[in-house]
Amino acid sequence: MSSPEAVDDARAFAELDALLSEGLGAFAEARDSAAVEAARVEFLGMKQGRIKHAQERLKTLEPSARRGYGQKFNSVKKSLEEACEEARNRIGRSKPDRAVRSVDLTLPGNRERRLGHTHPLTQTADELIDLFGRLGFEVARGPEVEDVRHNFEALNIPPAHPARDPRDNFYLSESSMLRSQTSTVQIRVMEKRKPPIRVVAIGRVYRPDVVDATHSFMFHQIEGLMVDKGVTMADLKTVLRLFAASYLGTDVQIRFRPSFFPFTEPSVEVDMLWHGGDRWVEMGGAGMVDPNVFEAVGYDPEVYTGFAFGLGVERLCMRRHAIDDIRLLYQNDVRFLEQF
Ligand code: FA5
Repeated sequence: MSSPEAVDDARAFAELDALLSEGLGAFAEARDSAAVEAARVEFLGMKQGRIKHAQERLKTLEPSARRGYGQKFNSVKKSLEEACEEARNRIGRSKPDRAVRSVDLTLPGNRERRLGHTHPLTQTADELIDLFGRLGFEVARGPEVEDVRHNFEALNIPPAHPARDPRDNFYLSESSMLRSQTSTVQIRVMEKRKPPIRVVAIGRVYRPDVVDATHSFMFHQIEGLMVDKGVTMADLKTVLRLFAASYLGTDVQIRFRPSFFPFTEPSVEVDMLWHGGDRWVEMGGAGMVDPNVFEAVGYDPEVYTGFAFGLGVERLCMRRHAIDDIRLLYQNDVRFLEQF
């Protein structure tokens, strides 16, 4: 028969075995650092942990059993510490998973998006439409692929006229072409409507001009047309001066130079001088609608008079923003475009 003390000692050894197997199990099962820490406190905690309890148990054992118990205790403690370390490493290695889990994908992103904006030419076009709108002009449109009747004949430019030279126009066939001026829209509007008329048309026109700092083979014009009883050249000058003052500033000066266009009589070139500059810039042509044009669209030139003008949109845009080369407007270099 074993003595009560021996039975107690054997139980102490068995408790060490249980401590080891349960501790190893807890560390092996831990799936995150909180679980590892909880296992560490339960098994290895030096205040309340089960290892502390097992250490204190030593003092209650028979002296003959203490040596063996001490050795086993040290080995159990070492194994549990290793298991704890191992569990910590294992969770540490899987950090990327945890990082992914800790990102809340439903939160708004904090990366700034770069916003684009309209092209300076589009901005200019919008502003011109707005300014002329305030002067009572509505917007009219016409096709870029035109027939020669609207581009030339109805505008009093007969077949033998040098302006119809194939070297100066983009013909698509004998009778159709890329329009060379927005004056075509004057005809299209007058064909459909009766006076009073007050319209602006803005859009692309095409000419095989040599490309340089002020010329392009494709550019934009804004065309204005006002027809009514008693419209005079004074109205033309007033409208253009009001427009120029609003668009370029009140210190803009405007000058009419005698010129010739087949569809206006008299005809002028419109120059502008701006901000105390010293060079007059030609912005476009203008004049009083030629009676032949009125006849071509069925208006009575004895009853109605009118003025028309056609301005280069690129030149207006360049003047406004001090751009010195028209080609910059078409190269689509974002570093350039971002400035407007
Ligand atoms: C005309 O095109 C006439 N249709 C204007 C007009 C309308 C006169 C109504 C009378 C009544 P012009 O060819 O001068 O005119 O061109 C008008 C403007 O377009 C020029 O002053 C200039 O600002 C611009 N322009 C002409 N050619 C080019 C080009 N190759 N590149 C850029 N802008 C140009």
